[in-house]
This record gives sequence, C-alpha cells and structure tokens, in this order.
Amino acid sequence: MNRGGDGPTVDAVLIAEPRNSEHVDLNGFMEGVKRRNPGQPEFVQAVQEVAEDIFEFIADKEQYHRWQILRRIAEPDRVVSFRVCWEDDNHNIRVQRGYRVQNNNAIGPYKGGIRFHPSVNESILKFLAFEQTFKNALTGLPMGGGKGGANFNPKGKSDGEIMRFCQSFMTELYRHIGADVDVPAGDIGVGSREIGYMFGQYKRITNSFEGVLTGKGMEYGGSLIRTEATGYGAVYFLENMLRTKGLDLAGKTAVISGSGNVATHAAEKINQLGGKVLTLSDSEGFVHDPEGITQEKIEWVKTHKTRRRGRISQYAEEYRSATFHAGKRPWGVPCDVALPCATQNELLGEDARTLVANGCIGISEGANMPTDLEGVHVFRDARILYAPGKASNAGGVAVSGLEMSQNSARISWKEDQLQQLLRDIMDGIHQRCLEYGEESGGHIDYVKGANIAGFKKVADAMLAFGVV
Ligand code: NDP
Ligand code: 2IT
Repeated sequence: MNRGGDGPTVDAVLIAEPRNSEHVDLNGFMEGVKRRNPGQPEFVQAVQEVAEDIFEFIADKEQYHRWQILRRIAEPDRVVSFRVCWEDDNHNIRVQRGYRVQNNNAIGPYKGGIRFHPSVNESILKFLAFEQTFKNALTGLPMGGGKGGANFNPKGKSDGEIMRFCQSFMTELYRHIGADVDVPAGDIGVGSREIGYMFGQYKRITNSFEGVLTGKGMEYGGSLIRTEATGYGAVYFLENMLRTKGLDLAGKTAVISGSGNVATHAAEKINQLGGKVLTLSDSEGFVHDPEGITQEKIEWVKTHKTRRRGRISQYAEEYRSATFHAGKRPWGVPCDVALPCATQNELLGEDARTLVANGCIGISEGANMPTDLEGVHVFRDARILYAPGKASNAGGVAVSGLEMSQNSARISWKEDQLQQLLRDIMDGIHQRCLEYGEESGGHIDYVKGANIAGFKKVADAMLAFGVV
C-alpha cells in the first residue's frame, strides 16, 4: 500500500503497527465481511463491489484506514426484525417477518424504501440499505441510508388484506422511525396505496401528522413527480452519459426489464426523448414488441400490470405485434441501450456479454444491483457507458428528499420547479461520477466514480464525529 502521496499527514506509529490487519488489503477485508455475515450473499456482493474501488482510493489516505471507515459503513447501525401478524380474508392467522435496516445516518436521517416481496430477507435488506447510503450521499441531499420490508407477498391479496398487513407492519415499525430519525418510502410491492395505509396507521398510533414517510398521496403531503422520478431520472442519467460521446436518445432502441413503477416511467421518458422501447418484463417472462412500446401501450401496462395486478404476458394478447417469451429475460434482444428495472441479479455475466456483443452502448440501472459482479466486470472491461443503480436510480430518493423539505416547510412546490430540481440533481450526480471516475483516454468509469464520490461524503462526516 502506498502510504505517501499527497494525502494528509501519516501516523508513523500506524505504519509500523497496523492495528486492524484485516483492513490492510481488499482480500483480508472481504474475508472479514464474509465471516461476519454468513449466508448473506447479496450483502457480501454489494460490499465487494464498493470495496474494490474504495481500497484503491484510500490506498494513500491513511485517515480512512486509521478510523476504520469502510468497516464501519459495512456494519449497519442496527438491524431491527419483528413479527407481523395479520388475518387473511378466510380468517387464517398469518405470520410474516418484518425488518428495518438502519445502515448509516452520518449525513442525515435514515432514508430508504420498504419492500414487500416473498424473497425479502436480512441479506437483501442489508445490501439495499448499504447501497442506499452511497446513493443518498450522491444526491447531495442530507439523507442517510436505510431499507425495510417484509417477506409478505402482495400478489393476489385483497385490498382489505393489504390494509391489515400494512397496519400491522406499522404497529411495530412506528417506534423505530420519525421525520428526523428514519423516513421510509416505497420499493417493490409498495406503492402509494401501501404508503397511505402505513401513514394512516402511524398518524393514528402517534397522534402526530409529520413527514415520516415519502411517496405519500398529494392530499396529505406528497410531492408531485415522486411517482415518475426514479424511471425519469434513470433516463436523464443515460442521456447525460450519451452526451459525453456527442450522442442522444433520438432513434435509439431500448430494452427494459420489469413492468412496475420504475420500468414504466423509464419507458415513458425514453419515448418522450425520441427512443423506441422494445421490451418489458415481469417474473414470468418478457414481451418483445418490435413496433415499439408507445405511450398508449405504456398506459395500458400501467393499468393492467400495476393497478389491476395483471401479468405482462397479457400484453402480447392485447397487442398482436408483440411476442411473449415465458421464463426468459430480455437481454438477448439487440438494442442500443438497456435499462434493467426489475430486481437484483437479473442480468448475469453471460447476459452482459450478449449485450456488448450485440452493440449495446449504454446501460442505466433503474433497479438496485440488477447486474451481478461478473456482469459488472464485463461492462467495465468493455469500457461502455455503464451506470450503477446507486447513481442512475437516485432520482426517486432525491424527490423523496424534496418531499421531506416540502413537509418541513409545510409547502408544496409546483411541478415545473420539481422537474427542474430532478434534472439538476441527476446532472449533479453525473458530475460527481465524472470527478472521481474519469480515466486515461477520457473514458468514464461510472461505478468507480459513484462509489468514491458517495463514500467520500459519508466518510468525511464520520471522520468529523470521531469514534461513535
Ligand atoms: P414494482 O413493485 O413497481 O415493480 C417490480 C417489477 O419487477 C415487476 O415487474 C416485478 O414483476 C419485477 N420483479 C420483482 N421481483 C422480481 C424477481 N424476483 N424476478 C423477476 N422480476 C421481478 O417495483 P419498482 O418498480 O418500484 O422497483 C423495481 C426496482 O427498482 C427494484 O430493484 C427497486 O429496489 C428499484 N428502485 C425503486 C425505486 C422506487 O422509487 N420505486 C427507487 C430506486 C430503485 P412481478 O410483478 O412478476 O413480481
Ligand atoms: O431504492 C430506492 O432508492 C427506493 N426505493 C426509494 C427510496 C426512497 O426513500 O424514496
């Protein structure tokens, strides 16, 4: 390790006697992470992806070693797990496991979504809360990182069942959150309906009306464009990346996975900017529409898939130009740009190689960690435009941050103001990635840029606090 360079003064004693030997190199550090987090592969993967860049960055910056900063960010402040009981429509008593992972609040209250999906476990929520810490720092807004959820499957549940589950979940969660403590929002399986039920229960239990959740309805403190912000932001980020090569989205073909909140709004913005969307997907397969998934078709998807909880396969029955590919992901469809917007590890190494071989020039992740570690290395090695979710999908949490500001000030900003702020924030994130990600020959490694810029802000705040 190079301990010289232009970093701050080096502690000579520390050089002679490293006190934390496992922090000396990346491999030793990762061995420790694996040992302390058995059976948590998603969490280990997220830490590895960040640590690969951070170890290079801190090689000559002794203070980050001395104060064990990465080690501390990779250990959540707390993981709360709790029982959630509810009664289904047939009067069966059901028991789910709920969580809130509060990863780090060095730069602001914990902030991050709530996920309801049968796959939810501690590993997945710890990875999401860890990623959120860097993402939120990148927005430039004062938000720490957290994530929560439950292994509850909302599919096929009645409205009454959803309400009772949300109320029971909040009956425990309320004691761990607060407008200045931890502010949850939506994620997979949690949209404005679920936020409404949870907000109602929080208000009822605490007898206080405060900005404790974001993604609220407009009638009770929500923000305009929060619904659209993640998908729109991911496309703005892609536009910024293309611009560095003198390109834009006009006439470009896009492959998108998912068909929920993020995917449909990303598709909408691609259309608005003159691109053509070829695919959408869900957990059962993908639809390929060579004529393009136009705005009218996106509206149909929003109504059928999101609001009526239908399946994407029905799209191919409605629009004869489309074909449905059961059990498959869309990465084999040749395209100019790709936006994975469904879930973690949905784009593997071989998918990444296929995309690159087919001439794809830009990837903007709408989902969190959709690309596995091998895929990340394929994209980075190919030196194509590749934005990790912590940079490109930050538009959603950014507008959540703006919702918090509006709630604190008890005002509502207009749509054009918010649209401009979202644009500005995405531009700012892009700029921060350039600052730390620009390599020789002008290539920009956005993974490195995002990891280092996010880390530096949180790390410097932690240095100011000492050992806490
Ligand atoms: P939604 O619940 O609205 O939609 C999720 C979509 O992803 C659905 O099409 C769903 O298909 C699909 N999906 C979910 N799990 C799986 C799985 N295990 N395998 C295959 N497909 C799956 O969620 P969002 O659109 O809000 O979230 C999508 C991604 O974006 C997530 O990674 C989330 O963390 C991330 N994100 C969301 C933000 C937001 O503001 N909502 C902000 C930043 C990131 P099916 O219906 O079959 O389950
Ligand atoms: O992953 C994410 O950034 C989100 N699900 C949004 C979090 C938020 O607090 O708006």
